[in-house]
Amino acid sequence: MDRIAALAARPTERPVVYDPPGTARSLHTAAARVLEANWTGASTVPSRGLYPHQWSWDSAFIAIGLRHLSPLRAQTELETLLAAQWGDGRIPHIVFNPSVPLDAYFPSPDFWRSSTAGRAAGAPRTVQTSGIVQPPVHALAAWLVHRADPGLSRGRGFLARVYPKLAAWHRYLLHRRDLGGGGLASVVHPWEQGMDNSPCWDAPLARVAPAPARSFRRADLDHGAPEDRPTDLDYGRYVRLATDYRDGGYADGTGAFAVEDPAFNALLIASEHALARIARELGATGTARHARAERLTGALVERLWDPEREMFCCRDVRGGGLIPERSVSGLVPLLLPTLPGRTAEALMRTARGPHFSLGDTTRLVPSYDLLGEAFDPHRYWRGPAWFNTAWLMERGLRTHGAHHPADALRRSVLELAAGSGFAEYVDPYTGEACGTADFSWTAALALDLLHDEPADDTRTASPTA
Ligand code: 9WN
Repeated sequence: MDRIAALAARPTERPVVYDPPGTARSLHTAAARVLEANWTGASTVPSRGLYPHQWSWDSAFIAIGLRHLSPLRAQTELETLLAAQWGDGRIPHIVFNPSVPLDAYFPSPDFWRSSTAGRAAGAPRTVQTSGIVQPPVHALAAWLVHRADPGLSRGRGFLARVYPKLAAWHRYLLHRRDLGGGGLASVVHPWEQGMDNSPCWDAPLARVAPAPARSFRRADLDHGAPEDRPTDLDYGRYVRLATDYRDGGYADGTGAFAVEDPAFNALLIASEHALARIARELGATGTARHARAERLTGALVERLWDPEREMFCCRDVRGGGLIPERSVSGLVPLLLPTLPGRTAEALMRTARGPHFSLGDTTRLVPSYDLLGEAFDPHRYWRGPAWFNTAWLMERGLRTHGAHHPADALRRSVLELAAGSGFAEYVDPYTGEACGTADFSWTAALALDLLHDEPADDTRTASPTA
């Protein structure tokens, strides 16, 4: 039996649900190959060329897929990331691989200078990281990884080791990042939210003076087409924000950019529910965490729901008010089982409606409003569709009982992942591949959707589940 077939025969494998027969097996094999090629021994790079280090939310999504191949590798993926956690609780958005040349990715470790500039915030001394964060998918990932092989997880004390780190991470977000004072976490850089170039950032970014173009050299254009990537002007602003944050010792609260984002906070809430389940598994009640997640859901609805657009929007904490742009981020809270029923209904209407056209003219959920002025089907986060947001939407639809649309979306993910060569992102209408190929979370999340999960308790609201 070859190695992939041996992996496929493991008892943790769930029944394959993708038709036609034979296709599932080849998709499984191809996705496993991508993850194998991008594995460095302790973690997985998002892509060998464009992103040659470990990224925070990528690793969480990757672990969710890896658990179907090797629960041990999935646990290791998360443990490696958590080993780079800062003393103040933040999980950095990049953990740098010291054997990769400095000019392979910008901004490189000598830009962030984590071990010196981040000393007061408790940056680790032995590993170099960035100083910003990414969305908190990690506790959800840890719980799903545990469920893939509870025996292995208990035997290694996996949850007992990661729980305090995940709890510190959430504490950091809830205490140091409540910059708007309403209970939600703010992002202080577009890279933190993960949808770097979204039109949602255009207004708050316009207040930021760009760093001069000659003061840095982009490495992304060595790998990606300029028309698919952010502009130089946007890069100048990203660099300015990161420089100012670094020069302030990575202290929170004074930066020019602070935004409450619906997806970031919905993922925090989903992860808080997962932490409650982890606490229960470890012998505590988890009740306080579920209650906190409920309060956060209330704050999300109160602060970010836009009744006119029937979706969630970003709040510009420095400029005041909701940002009047429709992004897929505003649909992601559908993933929360405790969302009020009428809010979930409205979100599903909006996803099907003309701005996202899900189940109609688009194959995956576009990252931005099809009718928006800034819409561009190929440019980074300004229209194309990503597989992680499709995965989150599939969960959301299923969580709220919309099984047919969820099935259709799942089929599209599986077809387009394989058909696009596991592209980083695709044209939402045609599925044409954009960005880099053999992208890890595309492979991982396709793998996850390939495997049925009858016992996924994170789709239910019950605090005692
Ligand atoms: C900056 C790694 C990351 C993803 C982000 C995506 C992109 C980086 C970049 O790649 O961001 O963090 O250089 O553009 O926007 O979501 O985590 O895959």
